[in-house]
Amino acid sequence: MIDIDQLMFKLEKNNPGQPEYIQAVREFLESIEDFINDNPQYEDSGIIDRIIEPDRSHIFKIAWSDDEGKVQVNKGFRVQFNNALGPYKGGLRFHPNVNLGVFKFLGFEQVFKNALTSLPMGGAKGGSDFDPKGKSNDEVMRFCQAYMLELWKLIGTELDVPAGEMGVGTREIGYLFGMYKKISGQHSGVLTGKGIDWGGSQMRNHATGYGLIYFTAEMLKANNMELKDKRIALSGFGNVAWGAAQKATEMGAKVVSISGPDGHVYFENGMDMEMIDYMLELRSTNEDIVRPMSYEFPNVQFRQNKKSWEVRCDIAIPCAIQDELNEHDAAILVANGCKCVVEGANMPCTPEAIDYLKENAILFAPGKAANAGGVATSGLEMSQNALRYQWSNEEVDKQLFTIMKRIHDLCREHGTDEDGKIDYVKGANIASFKKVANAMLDQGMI
Ligand code: 2IT
Repeated sequence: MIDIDQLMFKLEKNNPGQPEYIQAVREFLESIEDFINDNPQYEDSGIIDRIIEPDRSHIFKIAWSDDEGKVQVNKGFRVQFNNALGPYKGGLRFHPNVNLGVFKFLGFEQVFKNALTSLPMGGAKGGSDFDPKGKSNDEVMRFCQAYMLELWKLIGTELDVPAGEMGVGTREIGYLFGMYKKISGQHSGVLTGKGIDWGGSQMRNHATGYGLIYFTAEMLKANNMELKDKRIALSGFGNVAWGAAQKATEMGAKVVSISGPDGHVYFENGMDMEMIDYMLELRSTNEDIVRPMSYEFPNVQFRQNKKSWEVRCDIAIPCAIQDELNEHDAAILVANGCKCVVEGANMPCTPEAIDYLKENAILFAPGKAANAGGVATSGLEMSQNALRYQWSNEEVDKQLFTIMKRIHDLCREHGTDEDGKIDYVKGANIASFKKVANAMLDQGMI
């Protein structure tokens, strides 16, 4: 029998000051405990101990000069977590609040998310404590170039294929790719999220948000509800929230809120396409604020220092950052009649919030299932690069839809209880654990 408390005691002792990593591993193990006990071959072969430990964690120095010619130093990270299913794969986050523990949590989640896509990808994550806010275009370019001067030694099309995440979009991928190409002399698929004209895939920017809504629609359907006319509260206003807002609106739902770090914007009658287009413009200002939305559109309210979870909604989709939705927020959502919470970001709900939602019979989907559309489309970009070909918008969208539906089916297959209710956390974790663990068993103790 697995002793989770003892395992976690050891993990905490060996990884001090890494609460996000500890939280992710504990949540995961607790949800698959029964499955592990029913299948002793995994524990007997040391799979549990091996699967929660990253293969390796790289930390490196990045020196670059700002526009005043002053030398700046940041830390770079790449955690290569597990490559049982394919080359390491996962995004790069540039954000001041990162550290090794954050990248280990993100890498751990990525392993299982990537497994759910059914595409051949292992899991990794990386980035830097570089803060893109307020930096000039030239500064961003110089930083990306300096970052790649270190990262290039660690990556490769068959080894590790990074992509964007928070703070890293097409522009940053461009500068990173340019430097990789210069050093290696190769125009290869070593990064995903590339520009459409130089190896990128159609739909990559839309994919996380679109996939999120495809998954949400499947989930509602499986629980005798539908997306149409539902009020959706989103948090964040980046890539994920934007794609979700667009697809949800297109499918007849009403997006009633988006947010930034200093408050949220309330749309009483739901967003329209003009407002969603304006989200893109806001994002490109790099200032991390949503307030201008209320200057641009009448009847749109900015509420300073308030969260999206205070508005009446049927569905809440946190798309900003880890641990942004706590137990207090969950209680407000439930009191306001929310029926469904879907994680758009990686681990945006605290464990206490998830418990509260469960106790109140709220439908809940974990990020590793619901937001897998982004990395799935990265996987499709790798396929297209290998084929030296580019699929149409429609083709990529069709494949994305099929993948999200399959992830939902996997959750149902592995998470349905005797009463026919689907536990999406359990379903996603068991399905992905099985894939990764079985591959590790097949490949021996390495
Ligand atoms: O959180 C994520 O799934 C990502 N950052 C996407 C990674 C990728 O390789 O596209």
